[in-house]
Amino acid sequence: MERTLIIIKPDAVQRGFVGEIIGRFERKGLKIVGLKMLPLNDALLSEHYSHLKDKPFFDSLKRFMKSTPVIILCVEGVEVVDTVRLLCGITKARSADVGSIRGDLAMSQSCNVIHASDTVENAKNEIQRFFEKDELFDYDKTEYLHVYAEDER
Ligand code: IDP
Ligand code: MG
Repeated sequence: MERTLIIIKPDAVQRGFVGEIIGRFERKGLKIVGLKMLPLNDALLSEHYSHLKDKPFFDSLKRFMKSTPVIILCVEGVEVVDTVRLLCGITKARSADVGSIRGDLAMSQSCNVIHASDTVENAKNEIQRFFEKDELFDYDKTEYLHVYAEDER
């Protein structure tokens, strides 16, 4: 099954949305296989946001992402990369679909409460960037008997 990387950003930690956001993934039927809190530093952020390094907002984005420790999650599910992006909503939170995490909880294009990997390949790289092998867990989730049909498990 597929895995993806999620970061609960500083604004969400400050606003007390950690439980709300993790709860949404749990209610959807996704399996948490890794979870931790850590402060992000310049080197990690320069790598993680390398696709934005020439943007005028790059420095302020890094300052924002360093401002409070973040929660990092690795979750597993069928086609989970796309599913989690749908649950998050588009980057500009004030225009994101109602019902999505950004659409329900945020107003900003920068302080948009959550990061999620956008492709399967990026998810693999991001999971390696933020988790050691022994911080990720394989276990049976009995709920899968009810979340997925036999041929999907
Ligand atoms: P994504 O998080 O929806 O995948 P990306 O384009 O990968 O969006 O941008 C990464 C992060 O950079 C966004 O989530 C947001 O925090 C910030 N960001 C993106 N575009 C802008 C912008 O135009 N102004 C300010 N911050 C931005
Ligand atoms: Mg992105």
